[in-house]
Amino acid sequence: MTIRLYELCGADETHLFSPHCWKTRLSFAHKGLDFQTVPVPFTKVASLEGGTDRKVPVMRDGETVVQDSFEIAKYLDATYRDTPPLFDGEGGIAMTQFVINWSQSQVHPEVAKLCLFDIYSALAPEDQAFFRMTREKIFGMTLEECDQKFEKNNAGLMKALLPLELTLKTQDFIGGDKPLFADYVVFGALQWLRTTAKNDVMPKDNRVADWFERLLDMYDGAGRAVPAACAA
Ligand SMILES: N[C@@H](CCC(=O)N[C@@H](CS)C(=O)NCC(=O)O)C(=O)O
Repeated sequence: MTIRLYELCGADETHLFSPHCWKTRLSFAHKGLDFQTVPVPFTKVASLEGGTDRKVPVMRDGETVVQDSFEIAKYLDATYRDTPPLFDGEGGIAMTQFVINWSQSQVHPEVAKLCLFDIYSALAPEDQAFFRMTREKIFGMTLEECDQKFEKNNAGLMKALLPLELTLKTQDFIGGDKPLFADYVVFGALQWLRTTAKNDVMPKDNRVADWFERLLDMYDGAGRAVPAACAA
């Protein structure tokens, strides 16, 4: 039975932009596993698969339901043992937790500053109301104030990405000579930006930009198949 992957979508069901869901899309691609996307708008996420407080990605594989991109990656490695691993052993799993925490605490806030209002604009009306309510609580200001406050250039993002820029001086991927789940963690953050930001704010002319382009092309261009929001 095909694995079902519940993924966040905008007003357009083919607009898949969630950073965490992209981590999982590339995890499936990495392992060569087929899956069926079930697009889910913000207001339907919490109650998915009988839940009350869910976040996506959520996947169903037969009778098994797994939530959280890291948990899904670990599940896939444990279950589909004859496919390419997403982690380099137990130490690899442990180190990936660090990459997740770095990406989430340093990279995600910089991405959010650049695309928060663009995400809002791409949602259906009922999801816009939900997004406004929840995100204005988090940021302590209106979405419009956020949009005004943060300049639309990527200086802050590039600063946050410096550890990756330096790492790519001596290796092709975070995983070494091939990508691992840790690469998809940071890829997810930049794909979130690429698929939502109307301004031209993607990294350019550096190693991170080159690494991201390479990942967009992998797995028959699975990442590139969803268009960039910025026409530039
Ligand atoms: N740590 C989780 C984070 C999941 C998460 O925050 N998902 C967001 C979408 S990017 C979500 O479901 N948001 C729904 C909401 O805000 O109610 C993972 O890696 O899967």
